[in-house]
Amino acid sequence: MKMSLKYYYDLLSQPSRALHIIFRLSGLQFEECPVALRNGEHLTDEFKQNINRFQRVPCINDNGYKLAESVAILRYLSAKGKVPEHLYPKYFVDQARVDEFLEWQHITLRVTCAMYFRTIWLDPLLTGRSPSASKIETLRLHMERTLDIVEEVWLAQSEFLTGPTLTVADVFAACEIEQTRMADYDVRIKYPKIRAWLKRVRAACNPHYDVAHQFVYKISGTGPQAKL
Ligand SMILES: N[C@@H](CCC(=O)N[C@@H](CS)C(=O)NCC(=O)O)C(=O)O
Repeated sequence: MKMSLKYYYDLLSQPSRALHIIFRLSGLQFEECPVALRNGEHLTDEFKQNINRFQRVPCINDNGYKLAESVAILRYLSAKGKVPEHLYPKYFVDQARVDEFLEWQHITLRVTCAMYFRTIWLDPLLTGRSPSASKIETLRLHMERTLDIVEEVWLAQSEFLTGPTLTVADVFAACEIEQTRMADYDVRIKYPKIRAWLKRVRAACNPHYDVAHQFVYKISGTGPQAKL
């Protein structure tokens, strides 16, 4: 059945998975439009002109209104009343706490986890060349500097990142951290709070969490019973 909200995503993309989980948790009706980044489906002129001028996923087409950027999409759908308050609060004080994380993560958690994943897993696949040991070490240190902050600051006092219950902040963060499984990074070893929190996030989001992570589990060879 054709829906008025089209969602373009690739489940190997962290923000795509986050929105997929959030949409499902919100009970949103949407048309699934998977895009295989690995086949360059987003690099065509057709995609650029008709779907997303930035040629990235995730993005939406809501009855003719095209929008990219995962956080912008979340806020747009929340403003339309499509995302429940417990996932993205309406009260400005509570919303600001979730926004604080959403703004923080871009150049910290997202950049460092994505760079680690890209350099260790994706680039060798595309180019046939492996990164040097010192490059891996540098990227790992950058990523761990951020993971330290998640462990010691964001998870210092609460069960979830921004309080006692799950919000979109947790979903975005977990999807970034899960991606490193594919590059054989085991977050368990150094981060007991993150490990326990990931289990809580998965439990709060399932069955949607496992659906969104099916390829991550498969490629990494780590099943949902989560070594993580
Ligand atoms: N800031 C954007 C990031 C989007 C993004 O980086 N998407 C990646 C996949 S995770 C992509 O489409 N990459 C395709 C490319 O770079 O060619 C968001 O949060 O939506």
